[in-house]
Amino acid sequence: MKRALITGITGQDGSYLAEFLLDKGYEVHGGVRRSSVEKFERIAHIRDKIELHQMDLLDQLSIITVLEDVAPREVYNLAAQSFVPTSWNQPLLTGEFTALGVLRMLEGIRTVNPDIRFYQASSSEMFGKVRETPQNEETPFYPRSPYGVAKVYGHFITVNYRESYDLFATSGILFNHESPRRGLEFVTRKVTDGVARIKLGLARTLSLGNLDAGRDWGFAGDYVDAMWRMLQQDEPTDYVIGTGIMHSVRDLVELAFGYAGLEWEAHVMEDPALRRPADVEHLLADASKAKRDLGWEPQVSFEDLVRMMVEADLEALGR
Ligand code: NAP
Ligand code: G4F
Repeated sequence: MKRALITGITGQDGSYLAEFLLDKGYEVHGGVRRSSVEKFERIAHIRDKIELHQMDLLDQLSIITVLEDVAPREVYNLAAQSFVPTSWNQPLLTGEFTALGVLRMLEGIRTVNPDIRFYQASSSEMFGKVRETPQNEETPFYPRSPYGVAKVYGHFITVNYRESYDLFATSGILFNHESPRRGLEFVTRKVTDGVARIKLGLARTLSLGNLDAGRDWGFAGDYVDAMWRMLQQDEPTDYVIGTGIMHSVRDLVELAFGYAGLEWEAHVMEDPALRRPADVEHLLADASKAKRDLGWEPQVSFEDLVRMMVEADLEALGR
C-alpha cells in the first residue's frame, strides 16, 4: 500500500487531497499543528480513515520525527500562511512558515529518506506584476506581497534541492482554486457567503476591495488530482496548473448574486480599506505542459464552481 504524508491536511486542499488519496487506496497521514481547540471540520468526515501527527513547520525536530514514524513514499507540503493580506501584517511569520518551512521539510527528507517524493505547493502569486500573459513555467517571477516573496523562496529551494541532492522534488505552480471549503476571508467564499447571508436576510451589504482584479479560478478538487499526477512521473519537474480562463472579481460578484436572484449593485460596497498595498491585477495560466505530460484537464467550469459555492453556503446558513 502506498503511504502519503500531507502537511496542511486541515486546510482546503489538504482535505480534498486526503479524500483523493484514500480513493486511490493510499494510507493517508496528516501533519497538524497543536491548538487548544481542534479545528478539523474539513476532515471530520474522513477522520477515522486517516492518521494525524503533531508537527509544525516551525519545528524541525517534529518534522524529522513524523517523517521517521510514518515513513511515507510521498510527501505533499501544503501547509503555509496562505492569506495574502495577512502577509503584510505578519511578514516575518509568513516567511518562517511559507519560505523556511519548505526548507525544513526538504532538510527532513534529505536526513530521513532522500527517496521520498516531495510536492511543494507553489503559487501563481509568484508571477505578481506579470511579465507576460498567459504565465507558464518559464515566465519570470515578480511577487507583489511578502506571501509571494516567501513562495518564490519555497519554489527555488525545492528546485535547488532537486538539482543539488537529486531529490524527487516537484513544484506545482497552482493558480487560484476554490470550493465550498475555501476559507471565508478569500474573495470567492466571502462573496458566496455574503450572497447567502443577504438572500436569507442575515445581512444587507457586502464590502469588497478591488473589483477589477482578474484571476484564473478553478475547483480545488480538480487541482489535487494534478498534485498527485506530478508525483507519479518518471522525472521530477515543475508544472503550472490553471484553467486558462480569467474572470474579474466583478464577474464573480455578478454571477454569484445572479444565482441567488439578487441585484449586486444594491448590496455591494467598495471599501478602499480592503485594497492591498500592492495588488496582483491579472493572472492567467498556460497549463499546456501539464495537459501534455500529466494528461490533466480541469473538470469544473467557473460558472459551475460559483453555483456550487452559492448553493453550499445557502444550504449551510439555511440549516
Ligand atoms: P489553507 O486552507 O489556508 O490551509 C493551510 C494549511 O496550512 C492549514 O491546514 C493550516 O493549519 C496549515 N498550517 C499553517 N501554518 C502551519 C504550520 N506552521 N505548521 C503546520 N501547519 C500549518 O490553504 P489552501 O488553500 O488549502 O492551500 C494549500 C497550499 O497551497 C498553501 O501552501 C497555499 O499557500 C498554496 N496555494 C493555494 C492556492 C489556492 O488557490 N488555494 C493556490 C496556490 C497555492 P491550521 O488548520 O492549523 O491553520
Ligand atoms: O481571494 P484572494 O484573497 O486570493 P489571492 O490574493 O489571489 O490569493 C489566493 O490565491 C493565490 C494563488 O494565486 C494563493 F497562492 C493564495 O494562497 C490564495 O489562496 O483575492 C483575490 C483578488 C485580489 O486581487 C484581491 O485584491 O480579489 C481581490 N479582492 C477584492 N475584494 C478581495 C476582496 N480579496 C479578498 N480576500 N477580500 C476582498 O474583500
